[in-house]
Formats: sequence, C-alpha cells, structure tokens
Amino acid sequence: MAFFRGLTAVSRLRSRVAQEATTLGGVRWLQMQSASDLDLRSQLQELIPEQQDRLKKLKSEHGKVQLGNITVDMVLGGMRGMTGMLWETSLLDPEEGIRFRGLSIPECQKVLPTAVKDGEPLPEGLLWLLLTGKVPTKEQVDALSKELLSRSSVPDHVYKAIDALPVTAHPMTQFTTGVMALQVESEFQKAYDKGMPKSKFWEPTYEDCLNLIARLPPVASYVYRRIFKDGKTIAADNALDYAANFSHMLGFDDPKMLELMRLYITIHTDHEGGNVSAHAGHLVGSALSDPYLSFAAALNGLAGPLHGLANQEVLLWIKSVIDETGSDITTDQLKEYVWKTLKSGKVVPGFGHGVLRKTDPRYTCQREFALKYLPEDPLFQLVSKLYEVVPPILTELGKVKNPWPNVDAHSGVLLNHFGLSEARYFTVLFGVSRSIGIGSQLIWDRALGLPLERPKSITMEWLENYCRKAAA
Ligand code: NMX
Ligand code: MLT
Repeated sequence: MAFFRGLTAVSRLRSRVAQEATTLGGVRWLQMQSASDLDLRSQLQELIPEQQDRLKKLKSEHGKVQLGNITVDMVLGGMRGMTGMLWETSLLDPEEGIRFRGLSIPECQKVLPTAVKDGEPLPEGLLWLLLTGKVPTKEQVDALSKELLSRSSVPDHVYKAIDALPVTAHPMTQFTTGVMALQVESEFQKAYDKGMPKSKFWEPTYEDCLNLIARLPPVASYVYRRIFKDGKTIAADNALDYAANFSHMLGFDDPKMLELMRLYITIHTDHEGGNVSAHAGHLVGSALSDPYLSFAAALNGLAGPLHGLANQEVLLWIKSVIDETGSDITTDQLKEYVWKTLKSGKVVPGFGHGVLRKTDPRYTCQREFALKYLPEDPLFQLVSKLYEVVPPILTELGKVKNPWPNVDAHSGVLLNHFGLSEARYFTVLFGVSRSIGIGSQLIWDRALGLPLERPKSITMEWLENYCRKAAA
C-alpha cells in the first residue's frame, strides 16, 4: 500500500504489532495496545501531518507534470477517462475492479476482522482501513463499533421531519430528508461560524462524519418500518455490530442475513471518487458545506436510475420477467425479454459501467455468497442465467462498452431471499454504506486542505472556434 510509504518508524511498528495481534489472536500482543491504538481519531491525528507533507511535496516537485490530454470527446462524453480529482480512499481499475487502500475485495475478505469465524468483513474494519490505510485488529474494530453505537442517538425532530412527508414518498426522499434534518447538529458548521483555523477543519468534520455514519442505520430503518411495517420500529441491540444492528432494526435477525448485511455494507462503501454520489459529495464538500449537506447531495445523485437506483430497478425488472413469462423461463424467453426492454428505449439494469470493463468483483463476491447460502433460490438462478444471456446481447448492440454485470445486478435477489423484498428501499441500503466511503474522503479533503472544486466549462461555439483554429 503506497499509503504506508509516509508512515514513521513508530507507527509502522505499531501497525505491525496490530497486525500480529490479528494473526496470532494472542492476549499478550493485545495487552500491548494502548488506548490511543484503539482510538481512530488519535490514529488519524498521527497520520495527517505526514500526508499533508506528502501532498505539499507532490505539488511543489511535480505540479507541472502532464497527466494526459483532454479531447473534445471527453468534454462532450461526461468527462470519461479525464483524470480530475484526488481521492485517497480507493482506486478503481477497469479490468480488476475496486481496491480499498490498495486491497481488493477478496483481500479485504481475508484480512479484515469478522464477527463470525471465516465470515464476512465487518464494515467498521473497512471504515478504519479507508481512514488510516491500515488493517485494524479485531479489538480496534470492536472499539469502533462501540464508538459508533455511542454516537447513534437520533434527535426526535429528525423522525418528525420524515413524518411530515407522505408515507408514499420514495424511501430515498424520506432518507435524504432525515439526513438534512440531522444537519442542524453539525459540529463543522458551528465551529466554522465561530471561526477556526484551516488546520483544524478536519476535526469537526471527523465528528460530523462519525456521527452521520452512526446515525444513518436508525434513520434508514425508521424509513423502512414507517413505509413497509406500519411504523412499528425496533429498538437497537447494543450487543451487535454496525451492520448486524442495522439488519436487526430493519427486522431481520437470521444470522445469514446479518452476514449478508456485513458484506453488503462493506462492498458498497466506496468506488473511487468519480462516481456520481462520491463526486457530488466531494464537490459540495469543497464549498465547505458540512458533511450532512455534502452527503445529502451524494444521496440525491445515488437516487438516479443510472447509478444507485439500479439495484431497485434490477429486482423490479426480474420480477416483471417472471410476471410476464412465469417462473420456468427458458433462455429464449429471457433473450426475447431483454430485447423487448432495449427496444422500449430502456437500459438493462445491473449491466454496464462507466469505468469497469469486466464483471464487477462486487457482483462476484455476492455470487459466491449466494452459492454458499442460497444456491437453490429461483431468483438467484435467474440472475445466473442473465449472466449468460445479457452480455452477448449488449455486445451485439455494438455501442455498450462493458456488457458485464455490475454490483446492482446481484444485491436485490440476496436481500429478497432473506425477506427484504421491497425493491424501492434498496438504494437506501446503498446510501448507508456509501456514507463510510464519502465520509472518510471528506475527512481527508479537510485534512489535506483540498480546494474549492471549480472546473472550466465551455460553449459549443467556443469549441467550434477552438477546433477550427486547431485545424488551420
Ligand atoms: N443497457 C442498455 N444500454 C446500455 C447499457 C445497458 N445496461 N449500458 C450502456 N448502454 C448504452 C448507453 O446507454 C449508451 O447508449 P447511447 O450511446 O445511445 O446513449 C451506450 O451504451 C454507451 O454507453 P457506455 O459508454 O457503455 O456506458 P456509460 O458510461 O455511458 O454508462 C451506465 C454507464 C452504468 C450508466 C450504463 O452502463 C447503464 O445505463 N447501465 C444500466 C444501469 C445500471 O446498472 N446502473 C448502475 C451502475 C452501477 N452503480 O451502482 O452506479
Ligand atoms: C458505484 O459504486 O459508484 C458505481 O459502480 C458507479 C461508478 O463507479 O461509476
């Protein structure tokens, strides 16, 4: 991990001790951990000056190095392939998929602490990894779980704000309203209004982000229970970890569902910085809007059908296939349905990607989960069939750059299997998870003093004149 390069000898040693504690699981090692080893904020405090120096050096020594050429196609094509922002927490490779601080999803599944033996990673561990670049010990993750729990109390006015909306409002609208209502508690806004030096900006941002991440499960489960369970809410179980507690508050306590939720929340956290939600959050945050305002912007982007809403669309689409053709669908009927969707002017949800050019590893790990826990599920089998049927058709269209499935092609059928069948709710789950990635980067945005984002735009006339001159 490149991030380690800047670490001091002391923190490197500490990180080694922490990792040996994971491997050996020995009490003697664990006793060597100090209180500050278990405290995420103290860890960050130590890392920030090193990373600030690293950025300063990069700017002063290499500021004029060219990273590529901008073409007219890029300007007109949604800025694809145009490198334009710093995003430290993860990096996406078109062929291989996402790496969180250098670790692929299978690597995270191997090294991040779990709740059960050989189980799925705990999302708190990923939050620690995204923020510090270090793999946490189980003790660090447990401490973070407790810390999040201690921050999770939601003021009553948030629920009242949600209740002001019709119960028929889309779950994402209700969820984002809850996030906006949480904003009145922003530590960043209060500190900024009082006045604080730029070097301190990251501290109230950290407080806001951790509070936000902690409070989203109660808000999100309130929205679910309000819409789909007659408003009968379920209290938190303080003995559970972040994802399991969220599942419990939603009303799902099957241990397999708890594992699914841990996996789900882990893999949806972050997908580098250019995706619509992360970019929206980063852009709004660059105006020094506080984390609540920034994250609400991110959620509004996530709610679009080409982005996070696709997980809703996939399950609705799969159910519409069954409604029309029955559950014993043949390959030919499936092909016909895919063509019918395309001819109606719609996209096939869950397939394609703005950057990826292979099957999304987030799809693959969900498929592995399904093969382990629900191989006989008829909807899972249909998803498997779609894997064979859809890519050749999208390839035949001739314009689709990536015919392979993305994360959203799979998530809905897993949730549906364990009883969470209300597709309209799915994007809220994505949103809870994404707060971890966007929040982590927002803290680093403030720690590194990243500037206001303000790219140049041009008109068609400007472009025509420019191209005419370039050709002359
Ligand atoms: N079904 C039908 N057409 C598609 C699909 C698809 N799944 N994917 C791409 N295309 C079309 C696309 O609409 C465009 O057509 P046109 O030139 O007529 O506008 C053409 O193929 C070229 O698009 P690409 O360059 O391959 O993809 P782009 O980067 O523009 O868009 C997506 C990426 C993800 C928006 C697109 O693949 C899509 O609409 N997929 C379905 C929706 C989806 O699953 N979104 C979720 C993505 C993951 N997430 O969670 O955000
Ligand atoms: C995401 O997780 O944000 C999506 O895969 C979209 C993207 O990366 O562009």
